[in-house]
Amino acid sequence: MNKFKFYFILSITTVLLFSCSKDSDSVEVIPLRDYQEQYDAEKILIEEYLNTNYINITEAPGDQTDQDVEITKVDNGKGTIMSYLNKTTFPKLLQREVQVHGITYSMYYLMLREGTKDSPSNVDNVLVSYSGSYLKEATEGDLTTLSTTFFEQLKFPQSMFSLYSGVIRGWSEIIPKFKTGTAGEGENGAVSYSGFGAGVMFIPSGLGYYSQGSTSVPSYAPLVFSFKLYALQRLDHDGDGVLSYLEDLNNDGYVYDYRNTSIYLVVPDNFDDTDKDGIPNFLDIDDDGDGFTTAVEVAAGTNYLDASSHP
Ligand SMILES: [Ca+2]
Ligand SMILES: [Ca+2]
Ligand SMILES: [Ca+2]
Ligand SMILES: [Ca+2]
Repeated sequence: MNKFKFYFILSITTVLLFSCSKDSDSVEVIPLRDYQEQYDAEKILIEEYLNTNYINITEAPGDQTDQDVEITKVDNGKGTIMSYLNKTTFPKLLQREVQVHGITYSMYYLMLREGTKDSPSNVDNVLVSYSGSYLKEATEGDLTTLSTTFFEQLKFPQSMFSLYSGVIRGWSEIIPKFKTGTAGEGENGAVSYSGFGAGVMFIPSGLGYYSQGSTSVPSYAPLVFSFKLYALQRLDHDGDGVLSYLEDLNNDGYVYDYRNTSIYLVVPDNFDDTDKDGIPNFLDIDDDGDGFTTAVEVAAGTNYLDASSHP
């Protein structure tokens, strides 16, 4: 999963990209683009893509190709992807707001179907197959065209990967909106999944690779990923005996570590931090801050979320 290595953007003001100019003694310094301006520009591209493409969905229950998608330029009579916006039936195009870098991203995602079993939290591990492309605008004379370039796919995932540390931010925001399927026995003893969640996400580069790009993605490229969520694995990040998804107090499927001030320029109220010490419950070994670790309290049967209750 090298290509999905999570990276930290240190800060708008301090991160600079260096590139050597022809004169080897001088170094050209390219400042990181402004997040809001870049997002505004990419939002136009993404919406143009949604307005000019339609989607074909393979319906083949039990087959590996089930919920495969093909996205192509709109023909006469075909509904655009945008035409699914806020539909009450599937497929439906939805949006998720993400507040990072001091701005609000509103990320589009198309839900082909939700899935039938469990939703991962944004810090669990998942088994996902996917196919990824990036969008690029090319200008030739007066003509500007939007092109799509395929760069990577994984059809038969063999292992879980972490939504917490192994993927770009867009993934950890959208995958939890879906549910896993049911595992059954396929051919030759292989595991086959049915009823899994499937969708397509449209990620602005600020929630992708931004200025860095990756080996196969240029910098500042919005990404389009189709995916299928087969299975999940619950994790206990602080090892306190309470699984991290159960340390999501407001039960919205997401827990965040707002101490990372390079991403969170404004620190929102953290609903998932019982003792309000800034350490979210999923990383806090003493959730209620009473001096007794959660593990000790679980063993003693006291309320580990109530400081007045302890061994
Ligand atoms: Ca939460
Ligand atoms: Ca805490
Ligand atoms: Ca904890
Ligand atoms: Ca405690």
